[in-house]
Amino acid sequence: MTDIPGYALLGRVNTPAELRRLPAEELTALAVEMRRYLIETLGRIGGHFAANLGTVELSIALHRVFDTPHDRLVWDVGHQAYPHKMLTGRRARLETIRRHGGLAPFLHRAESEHDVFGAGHSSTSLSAATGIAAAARLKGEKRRVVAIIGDGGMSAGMAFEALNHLGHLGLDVLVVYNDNDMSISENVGALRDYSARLVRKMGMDAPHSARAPREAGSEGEDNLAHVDRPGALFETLGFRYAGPIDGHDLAALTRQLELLKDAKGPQLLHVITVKGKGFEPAEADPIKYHGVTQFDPVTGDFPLKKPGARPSYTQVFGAWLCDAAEKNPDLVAITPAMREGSGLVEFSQKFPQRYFDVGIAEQHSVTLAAGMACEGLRPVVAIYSTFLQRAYDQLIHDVAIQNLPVVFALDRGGLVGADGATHHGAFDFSFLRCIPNLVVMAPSDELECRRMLSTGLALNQPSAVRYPRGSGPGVEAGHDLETLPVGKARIVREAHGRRRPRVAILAFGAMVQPALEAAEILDAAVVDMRFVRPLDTEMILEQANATDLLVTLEDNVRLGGAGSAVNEVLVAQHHTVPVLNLGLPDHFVEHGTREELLAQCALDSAGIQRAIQKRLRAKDLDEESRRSGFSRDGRA
Ligand SMILES: Cc1ncc(C[n+]2csc(CCOP(=O)(O)OP(=O)(O)O)c2C)c(N)n1
Repeated sequence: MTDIPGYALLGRVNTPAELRRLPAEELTALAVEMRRYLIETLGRIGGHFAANLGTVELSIALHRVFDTPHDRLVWDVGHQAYPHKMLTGRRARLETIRRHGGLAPFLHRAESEHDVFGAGHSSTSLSAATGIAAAARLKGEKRRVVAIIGDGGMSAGMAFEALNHLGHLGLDVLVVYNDNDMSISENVGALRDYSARLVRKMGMDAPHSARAPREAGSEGEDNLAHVDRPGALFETLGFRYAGPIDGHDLAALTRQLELLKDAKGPQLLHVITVKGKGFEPAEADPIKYHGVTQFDPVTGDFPLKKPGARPSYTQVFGAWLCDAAEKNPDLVAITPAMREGSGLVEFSQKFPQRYFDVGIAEQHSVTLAAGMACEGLRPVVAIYSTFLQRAYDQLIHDVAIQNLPVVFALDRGGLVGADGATHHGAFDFSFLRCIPNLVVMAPSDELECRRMLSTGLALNQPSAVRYPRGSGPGVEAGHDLETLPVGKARIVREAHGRRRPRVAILAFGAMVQPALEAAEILDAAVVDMRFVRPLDTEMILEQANATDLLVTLEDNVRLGGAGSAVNEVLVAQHHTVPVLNLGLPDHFVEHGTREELLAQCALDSAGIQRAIQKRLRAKDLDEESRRSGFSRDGRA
């Protein structure tokens, strides 16, 4: 027990056991302190914010009523689990969250026995809870299982699949449906419309529900029929429905949870919360405060952006999309619930009819695009690299096999930084480059990014343009809509001196910049490969013939990545040039700043230099080539 100045209760409540010992009449004061602590801490360090203000009472009530960690709390995503972390021994380290070596950004089994199931991607909690309950039943263990999922999380296919299965199995699982009527942006979908009607009918409007459920129409009216019996939808699926109740009323919450604690079969408790609760600026604009950098804990103001800051790749994409849409009336844009993060705000305002937010439904987003492409539209799917992982079969089966012209704008390729292992776009080159018909591009600067997007849009086949988080080197991109010749790399630096051994770096995407920096010191040639698929085979062989060491450089895992693709070309040509493949390691990289993580993986310019110099020292490269049975160009 440690006292924290200004917080009478927080120092005394660090574990669920301590929470359970606290007199009930002190719980509201505890919630007030927790909220203040979140506002102060996150104002200082940034992080996921508004959703956490919404789960304070819920976290208290759940840990109070259930015997955690014996009873299992399975939180969805984990961006809203900071109060849970605070109540499970991690309050003092909250200020390290998302930092290198600090608390994990989401839920992490290795971090706490209370993080029953690791997360970061959404909508997994119902499946995991079903699995946990099935295991308990098989092993004859008596424990309660609770899944806590938001209304955004509930919009995903996985959540529906689990509801379907859980309702059928009839296991004792309580689903807490944390409905704040918001995803990161406004939640969308017919289920959302249904919930909004239900909540309104019960007179429990949260501030964000002030939005109309949908433009009034006959379908909307039909929907009201179900509302006469709240929860009929869930009951049809085999759940007992309770609610909706006020998720900030600790007494009501605790009472309901006590009632449901030992109930048999699947239960669903509908809880209405307010995203940003208790911090006026966040309540007023929960989108802005979903994830934050530092802010003023009194006014909510963010520090002014430095003037002249370079645009992010996300912004470059957003600007290109609007320009391209002006020119091409068939262009449509699709996002699985990431309007802000993917740079689609302006497009959604300028072209509302051509903008589709499908909810957290990556699989659907890709097959939806395929359907649209069949009918002659030109869909651009704006999706984070990490979230495309969910739609891999849809990409292969629905888009690539049918060779449909869908453009994938893959944001957050490579290391993303503070969101950590669940969110790095570490695998896309590997999983994309083996798909027939797909053109895979990676820009090294802003202008290249626009040109690659235009190239993809002009093609009669699927394509992906994969760019990193953050900004590029600052090349003016204007309103350029030029295209590039497919499969052609470009030399961006020739080696000047006569230095031996000669080194050439074949760099992909964002790695071109650090390659150029390292090449200055090493006097290496640098090629901007541009295309991961199709590769510029001619360029690879040309460089292989002219060099003593060929280096491949990518911010994708080395295994199966772009460097592997280069190796395959060389092997097929019986070329024996020594090769050094640099890329992400064969283990999961945790969180930190992007710079810290790149340095840790030796993918900053200093690390690249070191790795190349080490390789040059390790062998006499000229001698090695003489000893080998083949000359550099593959002839015996
Ligand atoms: C598969 C996947 N897609 C997208 C995201 C990005 N994401 C994180 S939180 C979130 C919104 C979740 O909404 P909800 O479950 O209602 O929680 P709230 O923030 O409203 O409390 C989204 C889209 C994700 N984590 N996982």
